[in-house]
Amino acid sequence: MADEATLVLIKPDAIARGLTGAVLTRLDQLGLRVVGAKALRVSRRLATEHYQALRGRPFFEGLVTHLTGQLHGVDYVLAFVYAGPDAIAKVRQAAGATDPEQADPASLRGAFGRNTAGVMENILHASSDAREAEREIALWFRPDELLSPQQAAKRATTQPAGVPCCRA
Ligand code: DAT
Ligand code: MG
Repeated sequence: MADEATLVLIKPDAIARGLTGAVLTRLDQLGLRVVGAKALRVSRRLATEHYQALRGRPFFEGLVTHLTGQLHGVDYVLAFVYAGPDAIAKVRQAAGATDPEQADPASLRGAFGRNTAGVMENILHASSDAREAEREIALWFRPDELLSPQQAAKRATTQPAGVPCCRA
């Protein structure tokens, strides 16, 4: 299995509905490392660039309006880079099919997503393949915002002493 990195965006619908924790808990179960994480405002330009392959589709304007947070009164998204063996497929599977009504009910989109007025409120974005993952990570993160695989592995295995939540 290839060691890969993939972009996850927790979309404004999930933030507005208090689903951030549910998404992160599910993704935590995949055994991947988080090598990048931040909250950021999404400009029309960034949203348009992110979804450039879908320009010209009838739902494109709704997609941009959704990702920029205008539909939910949320002016930011949460962006993550997950890394590890088979990361792209693992995250896609946890996310589920694009259309929440078609998605496996055990997936995040199947469990929490919904369709409203032509917009798929499908909770999260997950890169679809290696080429898209590379393009999207470069679009959303500067190189100095990402941990190297070695740094992330070290953090994953090192618990600070004396932190009450982490004692057995
Ligand atoms: P995915 O997000 O599963 O990679 P995609 O890249 O084909 O799916 O499309 C990006 C987003 O566009 C998707 O999350 C929701 C929206 N979308 C796709 N197809 C749509 C449709 N037929 N009607 C409305 N929105 C759609
Ligand atoms: Mg896609």
